[in-house]
Amino acid sequence: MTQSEEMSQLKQEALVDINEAQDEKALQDVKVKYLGKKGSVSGLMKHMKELSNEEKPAYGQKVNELRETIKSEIASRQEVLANEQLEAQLREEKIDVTLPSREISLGAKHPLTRTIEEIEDLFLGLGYEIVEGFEVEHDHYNFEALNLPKSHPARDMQDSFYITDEILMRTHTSPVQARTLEKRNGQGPVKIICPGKVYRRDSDDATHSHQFTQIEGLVVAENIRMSDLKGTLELLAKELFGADREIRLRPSYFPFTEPSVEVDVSCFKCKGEGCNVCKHTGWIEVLGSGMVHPNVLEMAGFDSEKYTGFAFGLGPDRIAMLKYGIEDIRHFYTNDMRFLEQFKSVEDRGEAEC
Ligand code: 2NL
Repeated sequence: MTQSEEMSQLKQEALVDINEAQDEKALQDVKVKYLGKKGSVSGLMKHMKELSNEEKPAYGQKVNELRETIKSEIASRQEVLANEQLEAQLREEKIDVTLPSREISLGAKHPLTRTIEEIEDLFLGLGYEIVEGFEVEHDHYNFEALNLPKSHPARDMQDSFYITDEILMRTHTSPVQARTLEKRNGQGPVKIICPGKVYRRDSDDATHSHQFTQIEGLVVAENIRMSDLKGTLELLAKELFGADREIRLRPSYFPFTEPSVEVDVSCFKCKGEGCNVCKHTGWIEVLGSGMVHPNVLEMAGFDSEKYTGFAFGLGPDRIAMLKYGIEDIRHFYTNDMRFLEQFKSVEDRGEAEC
């Protein structure tokens, strides 16, 4: 075989090998086989010594041309392979954006959260601040500062969860208000709403829970009168139970208010006719309130000659039971999904925008 035949045979073999390489790794092997230091093209140089000086340059040039041809064939094959690989990847990773999505299971707002937020929204609109505080309290803020002296029956060890002699789980959210008053250094006005969990040492049954919720409201400023209390609570009753509700105040007693009143709302079910919800009285008891006791103001550093105030406390558990017709308070705390799912609202389902 002449050198020229050998060269063209090598070229043919190289072209076949290049086109048969199915991936970049195989192509790399072909490159080494032909163009490497010990590759076939370099091997052609061994014929140099058989050539005359005149033939050498032309032969060398031919070998170089072959090297360049193979190099550029490899480069174009490399490009083809890279494109094929990209296309395969695109095919494989294609996402069908028209496929229906998996259903996302959304939760519902807890009925107590719902009730608390409804009340908070009303009072935020009236310029009140929402204040939260500690669930573990000092008996000073839970009792003493609220005009409940050591001898008071409500301080009985049997009724509260004591942690030490002086520390207990708060029995109402009033300590948040007592602390807030104290921080204001005798300067009104104070307009706050305090929601949160409270604890009483009770046996759980359909109407009692050792942990439940409370919202208290407090306004302290100059010239606050009982009529301010009445107007505010009337608004609250209408918000919670309907625009045509009325309220009724009955004398009562709380150590932290004087005078104190129990507040009834006209029955939202029978509109006063008498039914099972209002126990045939036409009225439902919903909250307790009164004018802040001067002792409470003075203990917090307010001048009770200058400042007066009103306060009220209500139980979101009882309100939600009435509103939604829930018969057992324990439903709020046992987290049965079948109960909770019934409170999915339009907003919770994400249908509001539709
Ligand atoms: C009820 C009665 C009430 C208050 C809470 C209060 C707080 C301060 C001063 C005066 Cl700092 N009063 N809170 C007043 C009256 C009644 O709750 O039956 N709650 C369920």
